[in-house]
Amino acid sequence: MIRDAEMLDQFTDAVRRYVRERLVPLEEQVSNEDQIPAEVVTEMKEMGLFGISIAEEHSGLGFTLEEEVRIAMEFGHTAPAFRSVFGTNVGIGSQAISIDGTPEQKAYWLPRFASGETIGSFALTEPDVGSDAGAVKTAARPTDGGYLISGTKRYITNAPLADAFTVMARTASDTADASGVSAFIVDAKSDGITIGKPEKKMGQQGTKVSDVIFSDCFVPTENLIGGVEGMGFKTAMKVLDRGRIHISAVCIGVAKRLIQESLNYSSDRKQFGKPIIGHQLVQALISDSITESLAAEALMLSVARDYDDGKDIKLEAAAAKMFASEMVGRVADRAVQVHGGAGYISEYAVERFYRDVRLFRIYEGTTQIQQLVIAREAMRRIAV
Ligand code: COS
Repeated sequence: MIRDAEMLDQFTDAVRRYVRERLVPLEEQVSNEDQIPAEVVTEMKEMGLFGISIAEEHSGLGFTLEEEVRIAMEFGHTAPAFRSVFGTNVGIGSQAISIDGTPEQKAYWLPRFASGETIGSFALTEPDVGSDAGAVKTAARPTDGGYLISGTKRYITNAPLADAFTVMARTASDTADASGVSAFIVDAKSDGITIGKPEKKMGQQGTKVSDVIFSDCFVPTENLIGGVEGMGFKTAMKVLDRGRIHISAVCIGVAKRLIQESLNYSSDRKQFGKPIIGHQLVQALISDSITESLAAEALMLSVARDYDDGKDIKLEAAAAKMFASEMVGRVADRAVQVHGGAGYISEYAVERFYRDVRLFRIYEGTTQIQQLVIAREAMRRIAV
């Protein structure tokens, strides 16, 4: 749903210019230094990017999901690490509170997330708990006035920068499944939290990912998200359903950039006496990428609109995420192929993007988990 097309166009144009003129020239530096310049983070805060998904009554821009994905696609035009700066605040770091928080939790946390004063991060995955997210082992034991959280969370995006974590922890020690998991909002300055060393990754340099270790970390009762125990897994799933649509948009944005790189390179590079774009087999590679990217975009936009209309989109969000992330993997592969030997050399952007996009098929649910969700939802729908 687009509330005001003119307002959205203006914002999107400003983001497009910022991405192309300011961020694209910084890509190599960020990749080499594994660090986003502090000025960039400040500029993103000033543009309101940290708060696009947060309601206007909580000082955000109150974008609908269809509006948000248009911005996410623009950010796909540059290294994914730039979007990750504000990505957790817009998505998995704030949405548990936006979707299921109490009015008090919303009033306290959301304006802080919206301004970027507080960096949010989502702590679900553990050393032994990845796809089987309901099996969370991190424990939240009741104590006077709250809970003591103990356990290790793994591969947590933005953990080294975070001011607050949404933590999924088991409150019902007599359970081993999703029913005993609760969600908490935890101040990163609390005693009993240790942040691990940032991981060395295959790609997406500039994004920080690390362990978060909780040992008897006290969390007050008012930080139990929604104020109800046992709802944490469902909250996490709702956050991920929404996040999967956003990630689809980023994949599509990256695919468009890779197609542009392929068109530019193949128009310049000459073999057999003419630019390689004049050769039909090269045209086929690029045409397949354009077609798949358009298909992913049509699917993603339709799911985002259905989400805004309040429809059940579990199946469609999983389908969009699976299709878009697999699609951009193929597009990156073809982009390297179009570049030939140059595509294997790090001086060319496609080499970096080839590594960056591999993560999209894994995080916020692997392709195999999306397949499970699609099949289960389809079976559930025919059963009713
Ligand atoms: N929205 C709301 N509720 C949901 C839901 C959703 N998308 N998905 C499941 N639930 C509910 C179910 O309805 C069920 O409720 P009841 O107990 O009241 O019936 C409950 O949650 C448990 O669901 P289910 O039995 O389906 O859970 P499973 O343990 O079988 O797990 C999968 C389901 C595999 C789909 C889930 O664990 C998953 O998505 N895993 C991937 C996690 C992931 O994406 N990790 C990435 C890291 S975070 S960046």
